[in-house]
Amino acid sequence: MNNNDTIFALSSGHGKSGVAVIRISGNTLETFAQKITGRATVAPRHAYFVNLRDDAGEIIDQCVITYFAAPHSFTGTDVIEIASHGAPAVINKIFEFLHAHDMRMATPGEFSRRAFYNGKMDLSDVDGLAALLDAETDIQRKSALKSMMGGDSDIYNAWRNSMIEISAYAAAILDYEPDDLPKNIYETIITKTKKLYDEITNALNKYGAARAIRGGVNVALVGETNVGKSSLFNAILGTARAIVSDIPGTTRDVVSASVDMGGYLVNLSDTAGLRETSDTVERIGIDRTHDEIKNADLVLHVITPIDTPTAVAPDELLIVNKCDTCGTQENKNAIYVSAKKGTGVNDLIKTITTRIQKIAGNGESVLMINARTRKLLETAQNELLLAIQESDARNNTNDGDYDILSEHVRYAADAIGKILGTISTNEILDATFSQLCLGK
Ligand SMILES: Nc1nc2c(ncn2[C@@H]2O[C@H](COP(=O)(O)OP(=O)(O)O)[C@@H](O)[C@H]2O)c(=O)[nH]1
Ligand SMILES: [Mg+2]
Repeated sequence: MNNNDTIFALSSGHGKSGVAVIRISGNTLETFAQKITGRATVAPRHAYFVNLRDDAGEIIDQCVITYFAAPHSFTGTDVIEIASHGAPAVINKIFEFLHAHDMRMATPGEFSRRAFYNGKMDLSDVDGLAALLDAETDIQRKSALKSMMGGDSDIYNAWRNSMIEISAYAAAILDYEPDDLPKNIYETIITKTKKLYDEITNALNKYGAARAIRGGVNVALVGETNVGKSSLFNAILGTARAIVSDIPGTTRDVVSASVDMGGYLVNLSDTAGLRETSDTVERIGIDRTHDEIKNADLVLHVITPIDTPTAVAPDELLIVNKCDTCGTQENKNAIYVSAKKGTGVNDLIKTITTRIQKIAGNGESVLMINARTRKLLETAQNELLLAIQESDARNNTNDGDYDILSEHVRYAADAIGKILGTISTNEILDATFSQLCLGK
């Protein structure tokens, strides 16, 4: 499927804006570029300031038009970018004009799909692009950009090449006389397979970090009723989001907000206080609190100076709120704050940020694993393990088979090939490109 009929879409955001960018992709757009710029020749990658006219000669808008000649474009096809004023009326008029010239509206992700088919991006780059378009914080931007620019693809390609080499070596053992084989071929095969297995296992272990960067780190405020969780939630956000009152059991549902802490996206949630209750609705809220604790990467356990501190779990920070009501701050394991007065809140945010850094890393050393790539990485990991077991069986009892080992490593290479899209099915492609919006 490599049908480059002419498509267009609004590539900039929707709604009123200073400038809108409409992108057109097709096989031969030079003549159309000449027509709309009113020039006999159009140099690629030059910006032309033009009065864009419809077929009746009426001016639609003043635009800047750039022509990109294949293959030096985002999609690898000819591309024209029209930068018009960002008014809905202008954009609609340009769309009508393009329709009249036998062009059609692109489907979501269709530009990227073309870039993929034309060898401009592999699927791992497309995943990176989708993450970049979703990026809200600086760390998300950095990690997605690295992936989009081929950082992840380089790693996947190196793994895959190494697997193909191992598989070929193992197959050669069957085809050649032992004397004709390179020395140490058995050691080379097993050392390389084990190294790959370790590297993939290590990458999978960092899935939590990758997820935390992409989807945000889940932080939950938890504790008994009336300790000041909602007050602290509001103090951290800097706005009065959750209801604060001295009536125990005020917060019944989970209240969540997204907040940028030191470049990390944090999903902060305020929960119903933990206590015995006969109130059915409050009971449901408390069940939800338990779910939040399960999903949390970090729990902010809130108590007050009169409470006896409990042991602090590794994924927990112990916070003593209402420190304005006590004189001493003797608990070394706790962070003392007053949500009411604002005392210690900035230090608490700093401590949370440091903990988040430990959970999520800096985003630069982590493969941007998503649900799709995780499954395929697990397949590769499992096949490599089977290959290692085959080699062990051969060493121990002499009944392991290099043919089978070769097959397992080849399956592992196929799984990595699927991550990159070198081996692709329509199902994978649809799932990958549907993450993208119109105009990408
Ligand atoms: N003295 C003092 N009172 C506070 C502080 N934080 C919260 N409170 C009060 O404690 C009560 C319960 O607060 P709330 O945030 O609703 O607690 P939650 O039930 O844990 O969500 C309210 O009357 C708050 O005004 C604090 O730092 N100092
Ligand atoms: Mg509350």
